[in-house]
Amino acid sequence: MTPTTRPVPQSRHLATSIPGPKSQTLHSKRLQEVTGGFGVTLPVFIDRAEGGILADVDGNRLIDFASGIAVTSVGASNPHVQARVAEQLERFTHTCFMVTEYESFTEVATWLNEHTPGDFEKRTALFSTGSEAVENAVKISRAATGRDKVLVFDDAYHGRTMLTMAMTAKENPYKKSFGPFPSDVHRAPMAAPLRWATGAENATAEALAGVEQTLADHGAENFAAMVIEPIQGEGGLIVPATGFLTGLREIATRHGIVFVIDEIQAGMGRTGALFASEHEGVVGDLILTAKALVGGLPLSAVTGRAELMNAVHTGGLGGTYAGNPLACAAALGVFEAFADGSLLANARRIETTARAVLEPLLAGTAVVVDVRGRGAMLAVEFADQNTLEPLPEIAKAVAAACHEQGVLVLVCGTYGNVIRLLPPLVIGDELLADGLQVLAESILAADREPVAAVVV
Ligand code: PLZ
Repeated sequence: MTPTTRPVPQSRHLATSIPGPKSQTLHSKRLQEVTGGFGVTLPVFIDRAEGGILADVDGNRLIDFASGIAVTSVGASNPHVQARVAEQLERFTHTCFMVTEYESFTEVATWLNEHTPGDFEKRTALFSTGSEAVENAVKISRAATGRDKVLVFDDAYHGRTMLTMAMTAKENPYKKSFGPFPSDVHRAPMAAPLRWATGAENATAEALAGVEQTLADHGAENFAAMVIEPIQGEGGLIVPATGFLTGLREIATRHGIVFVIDEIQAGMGRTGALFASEHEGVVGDLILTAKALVGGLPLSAVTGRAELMNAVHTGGLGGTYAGNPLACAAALGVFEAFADGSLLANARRIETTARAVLEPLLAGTAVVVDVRGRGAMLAVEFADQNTLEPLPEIAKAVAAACHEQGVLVLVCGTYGNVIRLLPPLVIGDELLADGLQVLAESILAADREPVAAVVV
């Protein structure tokens, strides 16, 4: 496709303070018109986005370490996605797949059936949002098992709809004042290594025992589904202790519970493998994708064992926009972008570069207690190094310092004390190095007891 606009220079540039005057004016207008129920990480209005850069209306160029929360992994104006969507836009924008069909829906399903882990016959259902994929995985699991209950984990995030709010752990902002929630959702321990009371080495065995206990308390035979993120995103970018996911797989199989892997944030190349569950060789009965599946258009998927996916009565699944043709076209563009494996290699390269800059801060500051993650899904956790008392004020100060200097980072975690890095996989080396340098310097500046010996 011939680009109609000039490329966005891949360098950080501050033309004004952040947010600039135009963004400030637009933000005050927004406050007059848009519900106050939406928060915002950084009140900057974007004009163009490409590669690792978000260009704002004031002429600033920010380094993007957020990818719109792990969505624009292939870049926010990827040529494969643009070409496919433009071509589809000319033909038609919508028919509703439940009214008349189009081939791209099947093509997206074929790709997911082929590329998701699991050497068994699969089927795929497409929807629009991640929350919808989670809801539908529960519907399918209930229809297939004839059981009601759903097992989820501490610090989980699965969405903002009624059922997915019940499945999400964090109260504020997600659940506060929105109850009552659907019942039959039970929460079990997550093998989170850093804060496991008896030490990280015991996390897997003790958490699995806790899972068995939760199942026993409510009757394991009543559970339709067990839903887990292979790496927790919103909950604090928690990588489960080794063996936890495989242990859950074994427990689910033993009790006839559908094992659902929520790869909505961690999947589609983010961790350096197409799916994060591949790192531990774990295979879900159902796997959920959204976000980076489409590079920015709304599309989500439930993919899994044919006998489960077909257990639902005809007409039981759907939605007006489920598998919208523009979104399916975008997904096919994303698959093209992933075809040569270079984006997965980029994710692994991003991890190596970032760890080299961030890991020295563990010994070099009094506030960094963990640098963790896989591929381009990385985090720095701030807490008192002796007591592990969370330090959300440090995370907030570091994020504010990064934002001021034109580096967009996200704060996450149950305690709000984790800075999360989710750069587009297409970010260039120089941009990555520049953004990491700003982050490391901001952390050193926020450190309560700076150690002069650390050179970044
Ligand atoms: N499952 C693992 O990460 C969405 C939420 C941002 P939707 N995460 C970003 C916010 O504050 O709303 C997410 C996820 C996992 C499910 C979802 C839900 O996906 O597309 O936002 O519905």
